Amino acid sequence: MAVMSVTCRRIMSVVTALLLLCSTGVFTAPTPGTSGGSSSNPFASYCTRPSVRKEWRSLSLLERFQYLFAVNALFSVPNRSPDSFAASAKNRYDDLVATHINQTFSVHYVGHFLPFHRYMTWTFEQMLRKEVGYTGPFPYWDWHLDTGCGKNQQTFLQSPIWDPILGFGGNGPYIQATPAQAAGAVPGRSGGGCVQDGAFKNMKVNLGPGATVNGPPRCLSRDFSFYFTNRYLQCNQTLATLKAANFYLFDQIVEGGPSFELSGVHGGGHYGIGGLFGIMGDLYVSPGDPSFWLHHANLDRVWWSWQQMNWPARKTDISGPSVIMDYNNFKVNPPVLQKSANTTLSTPLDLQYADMVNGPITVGNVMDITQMGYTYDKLYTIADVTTCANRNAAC
Ligand SMILES: [Cu+2]
Repeated sequence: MAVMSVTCRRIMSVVTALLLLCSTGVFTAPTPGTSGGSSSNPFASYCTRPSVRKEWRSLSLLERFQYLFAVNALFSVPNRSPDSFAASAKNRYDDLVATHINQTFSVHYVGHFLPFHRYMTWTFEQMLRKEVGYTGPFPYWDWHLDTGCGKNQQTFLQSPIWDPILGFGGNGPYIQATPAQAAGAVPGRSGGGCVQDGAFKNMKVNLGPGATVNGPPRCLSRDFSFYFTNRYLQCNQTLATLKAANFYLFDQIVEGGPSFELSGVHGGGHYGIGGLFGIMGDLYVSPGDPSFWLHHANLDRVWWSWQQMNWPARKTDISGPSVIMDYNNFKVNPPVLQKSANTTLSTPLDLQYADMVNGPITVGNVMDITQMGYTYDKLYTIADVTTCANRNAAC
């Protein structure tokens, strides 16, 4: 009984702290230059029910079923994107995919890559809660559970993430690439066809491929590369991100470069699941695979873990280019003939027709996740991840 009451008190204090932080807006520092200079929290109305995100395996089987059911239910909610914006959009889920396609070249390899995807993943969570009534934990995928020592292609395929009944389904059947395709293919790819089982075997990916927003619906395809996930999603890769001295470096280690050889943990998930022919490997339409949110929730968790290591200093640590890949501000930004600017706390984030807050959001608004009404059950620490990386290196 004594143990129970201590545990309960701890849980209650976390929940109470979240409620207080969210509702008072005390920790929403006025952000210089934000529209209106308001110190009010645009996410305050979402803080009444604080969410603790959990690893997929920590959800009960009932919660897993409810989550998968809720994502499918979103496919029946009407879209808000007009035909002029995304002609093939058919449901609310597509609003998220459409805005990602529309902004592909302005939200990747820029300083606000992580803020944009934090806001987008939060918005997906809110759609599930507000529009189809999901009440369970929002899940993330801790890659380290499926990579490294003792793991192989077989164990990867058997991960509860890809469960054929209470999971996201597995790989697609192998599709032979043409010689030209094979030359630029993800090393170790093993599938490419339509997902055959799991909760999304019947889903339609209505947008894409690439920048296309008026094409015919397609199946959900996957093209796993265990070689790739094992190389880029191991503890040593996460450790490299956590050791970054500032956000400018951290962001680049997380996102990596545009080639397979330069992939960081971000590319590790995308190309390890999407390969050559899978949805997750398509820079534009990757949110069309529901495993996108598991991967990006964990990327967000890596960022939050890193922020918490030096808090509150890292609540305002943001930098990087506002123009794709312009890490040295070489590019001139037409029509104004001056070098491109950096991302700041005032940089706007806009989800267009997927928007759930109906107001201007800036990078400064998403620096503190407790202000957005959520947190994580567990964070990465340098000590834990170093132990894991050493164990992997020794076996
Ligand atoms: Cu993205």
